[in-house]
Amino acid sequence: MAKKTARMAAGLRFGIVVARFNQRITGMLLRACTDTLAHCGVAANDVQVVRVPGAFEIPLVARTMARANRFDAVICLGAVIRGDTPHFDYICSEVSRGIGQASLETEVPIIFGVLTTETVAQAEERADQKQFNRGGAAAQSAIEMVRVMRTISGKVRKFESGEPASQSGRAAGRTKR
Ligand code: INI
Repeated sequence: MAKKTARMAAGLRFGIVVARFNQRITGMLLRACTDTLAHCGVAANDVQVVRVPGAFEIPLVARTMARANRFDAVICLGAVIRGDTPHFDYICSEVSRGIGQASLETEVPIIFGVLTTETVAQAEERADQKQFNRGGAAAQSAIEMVRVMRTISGKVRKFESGEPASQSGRAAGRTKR
């Protein structure tokens, strides 16, 4: 990987909300996500991971993190697997609606890295870094969305010049909400 690409996200700060339910799968998502952030130059100290019981609890914590003015983006990771439970439809609809609403309300990118599958095997292949790698994709989406938001708010030059992002944008706490 070229040096510029490897450092493209240096200085950015990310919150990660990860569900414990289906922990083996969500652990795979988390590992892939943090590996990708590190690969793109994000320091471990600039990543805060918060665990919640299940996917249903993700939106509240994601919204609270987004409102804290401490993160450039928040990444949500979970695995909702249909199995036999009628819970599936309720949880999927609440978590997707809640994450979308939180992002619109706070104007902070909140990334939907929640798997919704019929079977454990499908969830495994989506979480696997050598297959669909959805955890890594969530990290890349977060970085891209920080860039998009800075571009449309006129802050892209500081991001591209390598100035620590936390001193030039929302994560510095300059924007009150
Ligand atoms: N939570 C998940 O993250 N994935 C699931 O597949 C799941 N199922 O199948 O029930 C699940 N349930 C727990 C739910 O998210 C809440 O934690 C619980 O209902 C308490 O509010």
